[in-house]
Amino acid sequence: MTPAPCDLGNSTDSLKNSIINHLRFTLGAYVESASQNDWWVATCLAVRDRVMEHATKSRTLHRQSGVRRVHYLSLEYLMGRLLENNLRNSGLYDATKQALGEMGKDLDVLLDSEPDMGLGNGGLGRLAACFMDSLSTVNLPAIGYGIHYEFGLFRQEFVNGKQVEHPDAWMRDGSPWKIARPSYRQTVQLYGRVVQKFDDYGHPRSEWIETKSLLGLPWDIPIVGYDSHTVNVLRLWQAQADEDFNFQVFNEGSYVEALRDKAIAETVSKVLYPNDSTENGKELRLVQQYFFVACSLADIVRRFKVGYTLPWSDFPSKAAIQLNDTHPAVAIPELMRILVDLEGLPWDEAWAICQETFSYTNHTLLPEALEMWSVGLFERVLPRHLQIIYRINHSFLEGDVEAKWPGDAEKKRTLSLIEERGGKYVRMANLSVLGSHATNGVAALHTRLLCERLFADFYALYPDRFLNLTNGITFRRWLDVCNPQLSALITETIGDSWKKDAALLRQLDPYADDPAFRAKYAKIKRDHKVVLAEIIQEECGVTVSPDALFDVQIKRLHEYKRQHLNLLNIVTLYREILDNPDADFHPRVFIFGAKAAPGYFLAKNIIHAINSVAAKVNNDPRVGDKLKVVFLPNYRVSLAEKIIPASDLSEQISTAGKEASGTGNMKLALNGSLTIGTLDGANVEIEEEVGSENIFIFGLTVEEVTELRAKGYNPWDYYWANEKLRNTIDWISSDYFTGNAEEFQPLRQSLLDHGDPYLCLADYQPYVDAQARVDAAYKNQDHWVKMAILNTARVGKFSSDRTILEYAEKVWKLPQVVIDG
Ligand code: GPQ
Repeated sequence: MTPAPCDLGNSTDSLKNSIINHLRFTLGAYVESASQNDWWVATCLAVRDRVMEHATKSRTLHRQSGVRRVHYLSLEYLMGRLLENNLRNSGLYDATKQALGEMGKDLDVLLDSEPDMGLGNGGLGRLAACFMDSLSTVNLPAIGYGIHYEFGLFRQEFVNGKQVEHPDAWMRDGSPWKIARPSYRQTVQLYGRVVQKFDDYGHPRSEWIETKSLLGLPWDIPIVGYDSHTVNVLRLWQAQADEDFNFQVFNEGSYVEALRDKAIAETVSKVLYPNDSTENGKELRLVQQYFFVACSLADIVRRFKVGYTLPWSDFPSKAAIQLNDTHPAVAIPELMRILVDLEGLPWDEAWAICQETFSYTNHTLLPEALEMWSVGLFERVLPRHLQIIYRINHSFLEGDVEAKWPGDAEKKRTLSLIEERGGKYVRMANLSVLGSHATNGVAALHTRLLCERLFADFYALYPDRFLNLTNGITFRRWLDVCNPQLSALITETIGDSWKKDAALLRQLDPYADDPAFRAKYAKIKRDHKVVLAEIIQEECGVTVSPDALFDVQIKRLHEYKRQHLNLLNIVTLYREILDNPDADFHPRVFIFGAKAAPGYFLAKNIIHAINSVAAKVNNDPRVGDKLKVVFLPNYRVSLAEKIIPASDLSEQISTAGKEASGTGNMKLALNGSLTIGTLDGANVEIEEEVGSENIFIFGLTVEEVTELRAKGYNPWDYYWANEKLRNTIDWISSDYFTGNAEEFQPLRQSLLDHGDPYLCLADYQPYVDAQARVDAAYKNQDHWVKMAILNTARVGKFSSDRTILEYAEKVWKLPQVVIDG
């Protein structure tokens, strides 16, 4: 007889028992002397125990019912902290808080001690994390696949105002959330060469030989949905040396050398590449991509074969695979290799299966971010995959392209999977569109530009493959967890159904006119500002007033996001305050959070410039409280959760046509921070939802940008025509801020001599004017709060539950499977 599992109830007593048991038996600690970390681990494990039951149930039911599952392939998952999210989503928050309280422990302190799981760079990685939350919440059968990086995104420190990077050893002490699955380990081949052989029926077969091999050990992280019993998993692969590979060397007595090889093999999952939206063609990066793709596909195929003997043509009805940008696109030739070389399927049949299985999300139009691999490198690392890509390309160019545009060499050049100009490169974006049945953009404007510009010829050829799926964010983390006070006010006002159906937030609309509601809403905002002011004091040593307008720009540092445009306005205001000390200007705190890619020189120069301006402004007695500038170091998910509820104004000021969607814009608007922004990415749809009277839009549109460039854009024209602008730029590039006039020459040169590629100068005056409108509006607090409430009420569309249900319906054709309690 199987003994009954121990009691895993949700009562305070039951949780207390679990926590104490973990302290004693898992960690070997005395309750009286356990460390803070012991308490945190024991609490996580007590929660995990309650979740695992549902994870097993979900997996079993998904398998038994034979439903299609989606497999989300992403090189990045920016999960942040997990404990509070898991507690709130599973409804265990109150009981756990009480259980710990009764044992003399403060849950909030434990929550704040959790290291962020920062396995991503920015928007793309955080989107993957939001999607995982939504997939479990809306009961979709899903598995996320990625890499178990030993080091996540670097920790940022400022030394004399300059960024310094430190490794992020997020799991040096292990993590209570991950579970090793050694029985599902996979072997991956790399390098080697290809030979032609004949199978038993005399058919030619390619064989990949003399390869090096690597092992992939999967770690599972359970993903808890809100008010649902579906617990999907995020499966992350860790690279390990294949012990057998070095056997020979061992026998020759080169024990130490063999272990060095082992260390080299393990570098594959060592560290996340810290570039956001740029690629640099490094071999290790290609190896990382192939490593996690090969492990994941082998895992998917293993699952397909377990329990059934279905024909391969049924594969797509069991498995949908989503490519999160082109980073996992090598999955397309890998599935072809499995089907053709290993399973012996005819090429055309395999190709049809591939296209039906894969779908692809594009996240950028930036040319420098479109992945291309040099053919030489690709051939060395993945010789068989290159052959497969060549064959796909040949059939495509001589088939569909020739049929539509007979004899048109130019069309073939633009559509080819191989770039031939300036060296030969594999174009991963073209491969992704061709090898899948759906390509989506992440906001309406972005999708339109994909169809009209980046993929215009593919769109002409296959119009039905393209669709828009506007991004979203999970309202659990970005409201319930980060702003429980506002979440409670909303629930007290309209009930709690909005947590599962965000469109219901519209019911708050009429409360914008209710003075009592407005007062409560405003108090919540102010309380958060008090807390953020304390953090600013601690982190930056700057005293700010919670009555000032908190103006926030938090995102990766990139020229296209234009933190330097923000800086131009700040320096303009600084001068104005000095010139005109009695002007009626509402005090403002400019708050930045941003990491620059370690090799992105100009981005680092901009960080240094902002910090240097901040140091002057904050210590200038003539300015006093009117203007403060702070750059919070080490921007990350857990810091975002503190800044966002305290923000009044959200800076979304990218050059039109450059930001595919943006998702920080959604988080800030949801928390009642008004947007100052260009008509770029999802800002366009945010304006449609909140109404143009509740947002500050300025600057060139996509069409105007194109027109201006066609006319010939010259930043010097703006420089000479606008005295304020001229003074501002000259001041920044003088010795005033650092004592060295050379310091910000790179920034000045980028804006003037190098042609201002992101049109800061063209948008400068409209931006300064929009900021003046913000200042005027903020002076009418009643009206401002009303606008803020309407933002919260009207951004329901940007829930990632909506996004995910659209993917499920339009791309994956997935059923919802409800798991019983
Ligand atoms: N994005 Cl290609 C990234 O964060 N990293 C990348 O490598 C690429 C795109 C962002 C993009 O810049 C934002 O506009 C989007 O909101 C975000 O992806 C999610 O789609």
